[in-house]
Amino acid sequence: MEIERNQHISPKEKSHIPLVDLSNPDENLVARAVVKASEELGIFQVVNHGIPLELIRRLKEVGTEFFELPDAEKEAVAKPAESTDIEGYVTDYKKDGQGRKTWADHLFHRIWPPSRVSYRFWPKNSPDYREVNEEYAKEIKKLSEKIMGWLSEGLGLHRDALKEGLGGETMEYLMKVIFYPPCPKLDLLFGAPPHTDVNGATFLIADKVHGLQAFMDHKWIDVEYDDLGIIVIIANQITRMSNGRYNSGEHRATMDTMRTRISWPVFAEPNPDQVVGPLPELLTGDDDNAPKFKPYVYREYKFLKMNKLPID
Ligand SMILES: O=C(O)CCC(=O)C(=O)O
Ligand SMILES: [Fe+2]
Repeated sequence: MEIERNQHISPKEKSHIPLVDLSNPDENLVARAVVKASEELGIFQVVNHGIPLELIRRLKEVGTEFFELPDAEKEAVAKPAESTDIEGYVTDYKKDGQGRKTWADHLFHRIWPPSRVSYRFWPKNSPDYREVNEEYAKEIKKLSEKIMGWLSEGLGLHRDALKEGLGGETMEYLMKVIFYPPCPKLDLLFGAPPHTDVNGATFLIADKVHGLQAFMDHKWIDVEYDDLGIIVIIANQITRMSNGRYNSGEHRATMDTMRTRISWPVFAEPNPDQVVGPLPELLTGDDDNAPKFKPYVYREYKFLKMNKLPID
């Protein structure tokens, strides 16, 4: 299994992750499809999601424009050397413990709640960057709450259960714009190594150069997606709150030999002080419902995971 997990060549097989059409008038059917995809692969795509396609197009445009700026302008929003937070522009080239290299530049900044937004990390160029990202923040929050609502009901709980478990209105949304340069030697570099996301749920869009892969049926597959759809990745905190019912989708990103790839994941997560663990309503006493995970202050969980320290 490990060999397959570390397999580095581009998979030959393409496979479709579950696709859920949110415009289907039968909401029960939509909710069931979202629940099933979250229990199984933990990665699915939603289309007709209600986010204006023109807004998605503009979001991609302003993000792409940022990476075309001269280095000095990008450095104006750089992550400060002394910062312990994630916000800012970073050029990242590193080796992991197994000698694999990753290389990607990124821009990271909170987009919600307004009280946690630092505009100093938002590019001034393009001039539309702020307006477009503020609009997208509202839309992605709405979509996230709709999906978490279905997932809460899928656990037999009230609609807001997962959102409340993540801190309700103190939940944070973080935009990451990732720029993967072309890489002629794919056997040496990963865009993003295999992982599950540490946050609650991730909502990802990407440009026409595909490169996201999911670990499905014991092998890596290229994720095929609609450029205007949104890929939803169930992440660790929803898995923990659901006591393991929902699966954190394992994924990684490859690069293209010739072309630059850009992706825009938004990470929905608890605020750093929120304690997150299996929702008490799910722990009803019999053995099957014993807690499978320890509750953690989110800041601590993140620290342990980032530093590969034991968690449960
Ligand atoms: O670029 C992608 O498609 C995936 C990025 C990713 O998995 C991450 O930043 O957590
Ligand atoms: Fe990820």
